[in-house]
Amino acid sequence: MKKIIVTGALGQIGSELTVMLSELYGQENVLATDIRKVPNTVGPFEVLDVMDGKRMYELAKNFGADTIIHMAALLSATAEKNPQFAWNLNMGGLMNALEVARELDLQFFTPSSIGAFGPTTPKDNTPQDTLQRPTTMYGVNKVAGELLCDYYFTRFGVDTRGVRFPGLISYVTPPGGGTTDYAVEIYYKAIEEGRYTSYIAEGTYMDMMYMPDALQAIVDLMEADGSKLKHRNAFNISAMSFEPSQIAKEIQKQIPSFKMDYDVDPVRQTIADSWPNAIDSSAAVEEWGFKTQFDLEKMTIDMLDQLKRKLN
Ligand code: AKB
Repeated sequence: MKKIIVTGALGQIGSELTVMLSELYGQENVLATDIRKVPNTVGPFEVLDVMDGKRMYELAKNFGADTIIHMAALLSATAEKNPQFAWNLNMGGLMNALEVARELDLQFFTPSSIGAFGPTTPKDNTPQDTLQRPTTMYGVNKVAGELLCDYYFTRFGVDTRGVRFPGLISYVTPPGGGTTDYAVEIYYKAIEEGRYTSYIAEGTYMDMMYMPDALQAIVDLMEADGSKLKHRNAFNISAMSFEPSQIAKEIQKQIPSFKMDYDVDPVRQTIADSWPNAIDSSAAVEEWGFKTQFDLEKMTIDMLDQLKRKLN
């Protein structure tokens, strides 16, 4: 039976992941932590600033954790607003979590991102192992993080694992400060206002995934036989690649009056332009059986259905 401590548990991924892990392993075996507390959290919860390595260590030790899932981080667009702070939080938090894993011999997961690629990376069918020269602070953090996780495995034998997430789409907790957030906002605005102004330009392809597939990928990778993993950290994973007008067309199948226009944000557009169009997930498929259930059509039907219930 696993005993898991999760950082960033109130974030976009963390909030749903803790629910799923509690269902799988028992609520008493999942300790959710975040920098703030919200009322009505269900199950064990502790306030934790990931910059405080000593408290992270004590919480993990007292809980008897055998696994740490480190989610707390700033996303790409927020990181560009304050790059120095992003470096400190993203790298400091990761280093603290890796140290806790090393000291307490915990299994370790942290996500990388398609943001770990840059303008010189091959844009289509982006290979697992390829050129990574990102031009954002977030990307620099992600590449450094991938290397650091590999280092902790080879140097200290910590069982580190990770994936490169694409943009994640969910109706539960909104993302904050990402470049791919338009693909979530569009569904909310479709229901609330029947229209959406996209800050990403038509024709800009990015990889995406529906949250249930992302959560399942974390569990599947953590449960996988470690001896079969050649990459361990930073597996490319994607469920679909689309550009804004394609998601708009999919929404129009459900809401024919839906309208979209564009007001491109230069900062987020530059970030999006530096990322791949579509990455190759075959290493994840081969090494631990990565699979997805949702394509753009199926996800759109579910998102609109769920959001209608939530917002009406
Ligand atoms: C972002 O847009 O920053 C994230 C990501 C792709 O890592 N959603």
